[in-house]
Amino acid sequence: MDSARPLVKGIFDKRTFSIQYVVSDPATGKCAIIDPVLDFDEKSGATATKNADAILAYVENERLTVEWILDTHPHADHFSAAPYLKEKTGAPTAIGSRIVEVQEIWKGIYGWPDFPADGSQWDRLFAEGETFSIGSIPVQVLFSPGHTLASITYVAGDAAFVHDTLFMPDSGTARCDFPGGSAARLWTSIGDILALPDETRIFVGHDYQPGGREPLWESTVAEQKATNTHISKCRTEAEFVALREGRDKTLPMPKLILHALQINMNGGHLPAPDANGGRHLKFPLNALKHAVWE
Ligand SMILES: N[C@@H](CCC(=O)N[C@@H](CS)C(=O)NCC(=O)O)C(=O)O
Ligand SMILES: [Fe+2]
Repeated sequence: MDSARPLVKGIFDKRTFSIQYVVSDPATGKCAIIDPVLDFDEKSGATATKNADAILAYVENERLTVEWILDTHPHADHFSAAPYLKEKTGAPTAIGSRIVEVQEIWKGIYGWPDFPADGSQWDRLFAEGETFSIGSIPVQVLFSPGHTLASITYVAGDAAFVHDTLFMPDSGTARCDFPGGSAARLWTSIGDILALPDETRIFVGHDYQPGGREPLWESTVAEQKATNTHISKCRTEAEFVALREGRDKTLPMPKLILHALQINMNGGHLPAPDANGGRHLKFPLNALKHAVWE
């Protein structure tokens, strides 16, 4: 069915190796934005909206109407631009309902007993299996925990936005060592994604350009099954867990994890300004156990 084949525009952010998506319905001109990045320079503390403005320029050029601003999970490597895009478009923001569990973990890490861990920072929290639409394109929400507790996959017609579960076949899979992560759970989530029809288009959330190749973000279920470097090597959950956990032990934390989680657990809202109008981040010391140094 043509109407169930959305047009997918990927916009690559070189700083964070993230792919942000505009998913549109050719029949109605309605679209959703998935995983938009708010630019941040940790050296100067400056934020910028270059990526989000590129998304808005595309939306305007294509004469699209934004229906949804979606995040797949609370990102550990960049700030979400969802609040900025909501301000510009009026569209509602959404994420998976298990965000409340992630908020609970991180309010402990940041020492914020009064932080409302209720998901009220988004307009909509999606439950497992819930459906909604982008114009005439049906979208189904699959829970895909593993990389984070709250990770979800949006299956929009024939396109699955899997973000940090599978990466491109030559890159393998996402790490599972953040608080609340689980390699065993990621194995099951990947099984659910690979149970989609073979021709389903798979759009990933990051591409770290192995070997320095150009950035890529689209594959299919069939290609992932046949050639994903982590999946094709593993026949059992135990084999996958050993491979994934072995690799995770070698990975330093993302350089922005402590910057990003406090913003992304708050729906992407920057901290409220103090009496002098300045906004400040807070860093817990020695809170992430067993983190590897660079
Ligand atoms: N070097 C990057 C690492 C980012 C990172 O850890 N990315 C996660 C997704 S949020 C991942 O799964 N990485 C897999 C890998 O590095 O193999 C940074 O500092 O931001
Ligand atoms: Fe991630």
